[in-house]
Amino acid sequence: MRKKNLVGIIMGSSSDSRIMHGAAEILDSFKILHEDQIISAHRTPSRLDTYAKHAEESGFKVIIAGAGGAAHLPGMIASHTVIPVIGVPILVYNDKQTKKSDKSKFSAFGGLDSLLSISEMPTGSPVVSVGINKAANAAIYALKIIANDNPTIKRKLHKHKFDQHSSVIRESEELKKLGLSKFVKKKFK
Ligand code: RP5
Repeated sequence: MRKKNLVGIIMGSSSDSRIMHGAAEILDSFKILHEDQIISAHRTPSRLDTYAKHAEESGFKVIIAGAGGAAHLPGMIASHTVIPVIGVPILVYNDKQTKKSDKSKFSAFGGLDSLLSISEMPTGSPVVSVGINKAANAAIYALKIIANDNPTIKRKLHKHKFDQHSSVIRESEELKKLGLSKFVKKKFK
């Protein structure tokens, strides 16, 4: 039998894929299937309801939604479904400008615009938000939701925590042995 996608990953623009692939990498490493789509709350508004219905019919456990600027996608999807939505605020990076004089590649508000758009949902229609560009954290949080009724994923998450712990201890031991100056030269050479 074909395995089902458990997570829907959506983003407001193809430009968001540079950040959102961080979520896919984590889910792939845990062997969790995900379906990835571009749904723009502003450019394709009629797709919001259609996608929400599709997500429910597909049995997605979580939706990870990334958007930058006026980041309405996570909130609008959450308004159309009871599936938990994790928002990823994206710091808009504009490399499409044609004028040489326009040197400003980043959003004027540094991603705070998206963070506030996602987190300040009205009472009754919540969306959780990870930090700006923290797509990997959204995936780890999605795994925690899935782990509630999936012992294999729960076990893998415990191992992930243990690996993180071991890696910090290893680096600390190296730092202690080499001293700060040599450690920095080696790590950032
Ligand atoms: C938002 O506008 C998207 O989520 C994206 O982060 C931002 C910029 O989109 P592009 O102009 O790069 O397509 O809706």
